[in-house]
Amino acid sequence: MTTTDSAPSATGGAEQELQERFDSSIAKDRRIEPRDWMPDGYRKTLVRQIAQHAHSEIIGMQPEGVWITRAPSLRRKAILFAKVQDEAGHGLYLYSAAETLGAERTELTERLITGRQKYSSIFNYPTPTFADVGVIGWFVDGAAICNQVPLCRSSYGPYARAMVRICKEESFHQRQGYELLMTMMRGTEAQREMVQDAVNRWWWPSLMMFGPPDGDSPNSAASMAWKIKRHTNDELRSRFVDMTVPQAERLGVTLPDPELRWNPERGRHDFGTPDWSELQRVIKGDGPCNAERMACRRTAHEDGAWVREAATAHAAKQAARGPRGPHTEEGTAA
Ligand code: BYC
Repeated sequence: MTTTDSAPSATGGAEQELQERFDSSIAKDRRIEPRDWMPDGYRKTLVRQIAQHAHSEIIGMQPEGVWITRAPSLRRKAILFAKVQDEAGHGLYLYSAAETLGAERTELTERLITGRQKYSSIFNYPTPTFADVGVIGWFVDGAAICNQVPLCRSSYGPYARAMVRICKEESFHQRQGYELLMTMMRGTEAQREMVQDAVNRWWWPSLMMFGPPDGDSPNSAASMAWKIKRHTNDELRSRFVDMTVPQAERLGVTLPDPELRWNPERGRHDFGTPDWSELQRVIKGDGPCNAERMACRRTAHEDGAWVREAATAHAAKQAARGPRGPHTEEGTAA
């Protein structure tokens, strides 16, 4: 597929030229920037993916956030606080990247809370024990690294640049999760069982996080042709498995897949098939925690209305005052 095949065909000489310039930039691995012409389909695909990504970061604060007040030590509380706060920051960079495409954050949030836009399936699973915090760091942030490091080379400049910082932070997130689990595994039998139980519950949902299998991924072909996505869902899922198996051995836990084994011919692991009907159910809103996550997000949005009103009123007041120099007669900023 060429980039032109997947985009609406440009009409007229001028537009044809713009389309050709865009195609040539993509072919030469040049970044597309907000000021550049881009096909409608490219813009829409980016807004869809970046918005879903931003929503995932914000909703993704919930499963671990509930453990902040119950963390078992001050050190764990400080680490968890920093991590959850980072996720908020990721959401904000991503909403800013979407704004460069003309998609207002207010509108995107509205689409999320009215169920017209998605967020990652993975955040619809419960976190009943503190081991879940460790496993989210290890699996979910580990999966995020596999998926997002290639996005640092995504063709759209603002998205790719946001990813660089996000990936650095995800790397800290993954390590804190693994270190937490290592500590629990050196603890009591009950703690080891808690870790294994969390591993059993999160393994398959983590594999599903990469999206449907390639044959059922309607967006992949265009996204890959546009170099928004650099690898298919199955390729990234497989990389994640290869990366995680030796870590599981070192930790002393069993990954809950009887079909998981090294395939020397392929030089990769073979593994079982996730329950794709479960992924579809969760995406459609029928996962274990979808209703709870959305209710919490809506409440946060309503509770934050006064902050948005105050910020808007403040901005209007500043604008009405007109441009000011840095100093007043008294020599201080007003
Ligand atoms: N969950 O054609 P496909 C984090 C949808 S947060 C829900 O393969 P695409 C973190 C898909 O949207 C990071 N929906 O789509 C935060 C599409 O529906 P629409 C989350 C899913 O876009 C806090 C349809 O299924 N990561 O790291 O080519 C704490 C068909 O799929 C899912 C990102 O957002 C899913 N799992 O590929 C800890 C990464 N999978 O839109 C950690 C950026 C698929 O056509 N996103 N769908 O109605 C991507 O890389 C891609 O969008 C995906 C899907 C690989 C997820």
